[in-house]
Amino acid sequence: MTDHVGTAAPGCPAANHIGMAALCFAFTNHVGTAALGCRGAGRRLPDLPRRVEAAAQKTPIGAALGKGTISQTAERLPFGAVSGKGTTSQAAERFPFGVVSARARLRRLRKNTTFREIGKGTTSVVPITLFPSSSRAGVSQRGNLLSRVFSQAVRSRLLFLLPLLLSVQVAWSSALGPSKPNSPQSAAPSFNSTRAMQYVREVVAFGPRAIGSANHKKVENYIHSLLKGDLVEDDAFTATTPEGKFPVRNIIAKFPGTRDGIIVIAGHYDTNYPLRKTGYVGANDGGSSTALLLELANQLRGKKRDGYSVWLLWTDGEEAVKEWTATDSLYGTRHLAEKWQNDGTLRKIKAFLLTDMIGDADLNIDRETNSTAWLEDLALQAATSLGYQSHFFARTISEEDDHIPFAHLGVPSADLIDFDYGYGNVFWHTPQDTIDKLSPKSMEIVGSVILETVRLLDERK
Ligand code: 1BN
Ligand code: ZN
Repeated sequence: MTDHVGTAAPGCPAANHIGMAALCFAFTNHVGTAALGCRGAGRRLPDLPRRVEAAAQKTPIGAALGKGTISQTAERLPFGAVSGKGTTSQAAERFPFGVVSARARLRRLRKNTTFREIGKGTTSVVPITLFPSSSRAGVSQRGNLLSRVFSQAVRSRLLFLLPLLLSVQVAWSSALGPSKPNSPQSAAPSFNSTRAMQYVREVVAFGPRAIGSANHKKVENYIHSLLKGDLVEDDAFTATTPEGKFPVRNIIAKFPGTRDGIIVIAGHYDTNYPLRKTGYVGANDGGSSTALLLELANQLRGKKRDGYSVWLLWTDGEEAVKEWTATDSLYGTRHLAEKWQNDGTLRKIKAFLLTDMIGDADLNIDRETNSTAWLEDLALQAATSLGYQSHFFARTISEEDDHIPFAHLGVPSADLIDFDYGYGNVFWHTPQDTIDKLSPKSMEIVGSVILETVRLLDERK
């Protein structure tokens, strides 16, 4: 692979065999016909209908399109400019079903209601649509007074009843069980994207995190510090690489469930080795997955899991040390897959969900040919139920990533990767992989789709 200035991106297999900006991939276009394409030969141009569709999908039911548009714009702004606008829309999305629905009903009530001023200097709202307009037209002063008294009586009763109505609403929705998965407002789990972005910021602040470096050790400690009190295991070993021996450490946080079986959610935390002296921090490539898993840990912690055990896996030594080959890459997962095969863990794994480069503000998760189709389909089902399907699987690529050692041993595996980072993937494996290219919304989309996929896996027979 070559970058935008025409130099080879270190560690890229395409650069090794063909020495030009092309990584061939198969893709399916929007009308469903298969095609062969070459990455770098040209990326799908942003298509307007898709964006409009995305805006519509992201607009909570009952909310005005205007709001959706604002939140969409805010989400896609570079990080730093986001939070003010983004917070509003995200907070709205995160409200529990009952609250949103009560608000929506209030909005509807207001829309169908004429308001008038009563009292001195106050702008109290009295819903006068309670009275037919014909009776209002010719009201006598007495009638007017009566209606005013009646209005005030109704108002005070309504005010008195409001908390009661709200609690009935909340009780009602909890009695119905989990909210309907195809309602974006109700299904959206409380994945905290602001906190996830803060984790990315803290991770990249360590600087390059290539294996064997002091920064790498600091990130290991950082991850451990955020998992205090959790059930954490390390898989530490020494890897032999073309550049010598390096300590490698996979970190696993285990959240036990009641059902027999394990769902692994993984992402790497190391950064590209050849770029270690360029200031390369891998905000998206390594940083986003590290942060996503840390926030997923927050979501899983302290909750009874009525389903499979979920293991969060921060993989190490994913990146090639010299050139990406079968033996110079995936050091951590190759070691762990073998270890889990030997100790019997592997056969308990129901699904291996890998996340990589999922923070890109222009989020396009690729379908990947080495992944297990039914598991990708399940992730798409989860994305669709949350209204996020436009970010998934517009294209199909073929890729070697941390899922490979597990997929090769028969574990159902899916690589959720957006290998389209900047126009023609120009930011990938370059010092331009910085936090300003990321968006909290992308983290939230992937985080909540993963949580929903886990829920769907738990439900499967
Ligand atoms: C992903 C991020 N990868 C490395 N950094 C794996 C990969 C390797 C993806 C080669 C495409 C080609
Ligand atoms: Zn990489």
